[in-house]
Amino acid sequence: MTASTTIASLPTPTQADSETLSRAAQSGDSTFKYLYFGLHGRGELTRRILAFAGAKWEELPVDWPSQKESVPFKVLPVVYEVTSDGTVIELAESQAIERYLAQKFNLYGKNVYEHHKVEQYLSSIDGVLIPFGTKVLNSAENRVEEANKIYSNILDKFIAIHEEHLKKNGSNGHYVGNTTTLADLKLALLVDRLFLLKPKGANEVPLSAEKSPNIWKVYETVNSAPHFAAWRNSDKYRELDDGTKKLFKFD
Ligand SMILES: N[C@@H](CCC(=O)N[C@@H](CS)C(=O)NCC(=O)O)C(=O)O
Repeated sequence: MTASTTIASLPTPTQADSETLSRAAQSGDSTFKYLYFGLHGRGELTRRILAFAGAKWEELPVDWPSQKESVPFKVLPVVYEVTSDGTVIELAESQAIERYLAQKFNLYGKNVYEHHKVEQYLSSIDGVLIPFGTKVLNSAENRVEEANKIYSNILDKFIAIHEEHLKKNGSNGHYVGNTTTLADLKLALLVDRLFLLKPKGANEVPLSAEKSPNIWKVYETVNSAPHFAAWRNSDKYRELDDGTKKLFKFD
């Protein structure tokens, strides 16, 4: 095998009917092989879930031109779940992967009511992340002004509203009930992303233990979970920070 074939080779998804794969998906002792570029981007929440859950996971080397045609939607991220009996389940589309893994690792609430609550917060967090992506990251022009506008027109309202929701849940470091869910993980991602990608010269990101105590408590609760803290302090995580800044030309 040549070196380039080794780099490009991906696990072969098991071909079986939906019932068989559904049974395999109940495996509680899977290993996850993760394929995404060397940056946070659309792959970040999935990495966070795997890390938080203490899952057995590894990154597959990316050799995109040779892999693109082999993945279901010709985009990344993709996850290959290898179950204890060797079945390979291919998972695609970032949000579908996140929900699947969140359910698997009990990070999605305990019932339909809680699923809905988790989804509310995920959707509301996207109300900040999406405009931040389109106005600040994907456009190099007026970055500072656009970031300032987001801090004062979108983030301020978000903070006031989410502080209330979190207070209503008992100011316990969680959005839903008294355990971490996907919503908490995504909020922590939002905080990290806003600080990592603050344009030079922009105002201060209006998030802190003083300004947004309940949001900060969620952030700290996620960050202090042992498996997650180890991931966030790892060299690999720093590399992904650097890869993200480089892609969007932040210094
Ligand atoms: N809807 C997809 C979009 C994924 C996507 O656009 N991925 C980009 C990287 S963030 C990609 O694979 N780009 C490479 C390409 O299009 O060739 C998802 O959410 O997973």
